[in-house]
Amino acid sequence: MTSDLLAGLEPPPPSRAGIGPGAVVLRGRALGLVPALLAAVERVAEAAPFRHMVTPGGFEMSVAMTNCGTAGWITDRAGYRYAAEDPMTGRPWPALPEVLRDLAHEAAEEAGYPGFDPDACLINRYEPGARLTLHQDRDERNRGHPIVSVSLGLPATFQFGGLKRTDPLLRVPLTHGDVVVWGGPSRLFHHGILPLKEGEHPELGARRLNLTLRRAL
Ligand code: MD6
Ligand code: FE
Repeated sequence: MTSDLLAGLEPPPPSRAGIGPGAVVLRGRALGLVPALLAAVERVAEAAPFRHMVTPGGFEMSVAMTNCGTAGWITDRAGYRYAAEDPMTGRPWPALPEVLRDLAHEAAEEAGYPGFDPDACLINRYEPGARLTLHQDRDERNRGHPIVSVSLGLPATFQFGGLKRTDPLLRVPLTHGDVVVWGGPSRLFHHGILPLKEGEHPELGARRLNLTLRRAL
């Protein structure tokens, strides 16, 4: 049968796992789009290079970041915010690639959030040891919109808590091609990424990329 012939040649069909109220992991959802996604990230990074931003407290982030879309998330001594221009170049962020917009729209719909139209994509690059401390995503104007997050490259452990910083944390492994969609009652839940373990990914080397698509404005 066709399905037997194809077994081992194609990635398994995406499966889903709820990780909280309104939050779901679509496992492997982005696997069929990896070349297009990597090409898109490369084009963005040519115009808006990855850089280590500084927190309001004065610490350099271990995660390197860039953005595309009409708004980009930035941090510096003045605070966290969205900005229309890249402070490094003084120019608008590169446009949101269609492959990203379409993936976010479709994944959001599959997760129960139809009509998602992102205007911002934060691109995070992790090398072994890099981490993202527990935080809430609260710089967006309207938190009625979900967030779609795409993981590529080395696996990572995603911590997912609750509204209070001290709420218990779930540990969710995120691997190459996984897409997390998250909104509604858990939109403001605390979350973070544990220090990335050493490793070598066949396509990305010793790196993890995370693309989070949002409606910022
Ligand atoms: C990361 N992600 O996976 C960091 N935030 O590298 C996030 O901080 C995040 O994955 C909001 C919604 C989904 C996320
Ligand atoms: Fe976040």
